[in-house]
Amino acid sequence: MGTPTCTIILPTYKEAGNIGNMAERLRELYPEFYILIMDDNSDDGSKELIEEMNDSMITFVERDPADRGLSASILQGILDTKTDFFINMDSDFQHPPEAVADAYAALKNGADLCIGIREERTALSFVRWVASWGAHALAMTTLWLRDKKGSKDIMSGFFGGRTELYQNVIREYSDEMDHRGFKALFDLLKFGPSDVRIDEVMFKFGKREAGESKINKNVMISILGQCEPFGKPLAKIAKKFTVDRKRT
Ligand SMILES: Nc1nc2c(ncn2[C@@H]2O[C@H](COP(=O)(O)OP(=O)(O)OP(=O)(O)O)[C@@H](O)[C@H]2O)c(=O)[nH]1
Ligand SMILES: [Mg+2]
Repeated sequence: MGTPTCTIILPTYKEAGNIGNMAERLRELYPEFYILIMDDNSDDGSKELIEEMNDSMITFVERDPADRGLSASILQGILDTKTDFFINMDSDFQHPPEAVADAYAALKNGADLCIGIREERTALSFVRWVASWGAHALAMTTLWLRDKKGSKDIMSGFFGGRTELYQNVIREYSDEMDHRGFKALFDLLKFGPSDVRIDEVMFKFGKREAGESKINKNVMISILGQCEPFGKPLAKIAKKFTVDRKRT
């Protein structure tokens, strides 16, 4: 085996029901890729499951509890990547492991960024579907105002990129990025160069296999805060009217 050229980043929070199967499946399909699990101190046996695999291609990172956040985990995962390319995906099987091959092919073929486009969003409830399209429209406007390239699915959590390019973007704009939110890709598009080559690959968006969703109203509001020109004040107002009891 030559030197690995790709790292699959798996952000996780309380995914003990999925993470073992996910890591095994990815190892079967992509024996030459590193796997970087960015875990926010799940304390549900995830760490032990991965330790039992005793696999040198898998790194389990226990993140700083003071820095909890999905985007924070993804951004740190990109900064920790030591291969030419990274591919980020959810750990609950909503992003099919088989789709990694298409994203990797696009990156090898010269794309700076490859975005997984959710083909069928039937896994989303009607409210989530409407919110998702509303957020997409606001995000497209933001990117257009900044003269940046958009995508059919800015809110996708399945994307890969050229590591060096996006490490530089994160280092330069980290303070302006939304580390607590769910939409790291939006920030990479927003703060990345205007002339990047973006490829898109379609994939069938599934239902989570086990465990519970971590998304909540605060996450939706944080997306609003990432949008311009009025996102930040609108997000502040929305927060005042919302009390979310689900986030743990
Ligand atoms: N490290 C880290 N990972 C997280 C956090 N919140 C969610 N995740 C992971 O991010 C991925 C997406 O989270 P989900 O809760 O599935 O969110 P979602 O897919 O938008 O929502 P559903 O469609 O309801 O599943 C999963 O792999 C989660 O384990 C967090 O605070 N920290
Ligand atoms: Mg999910």
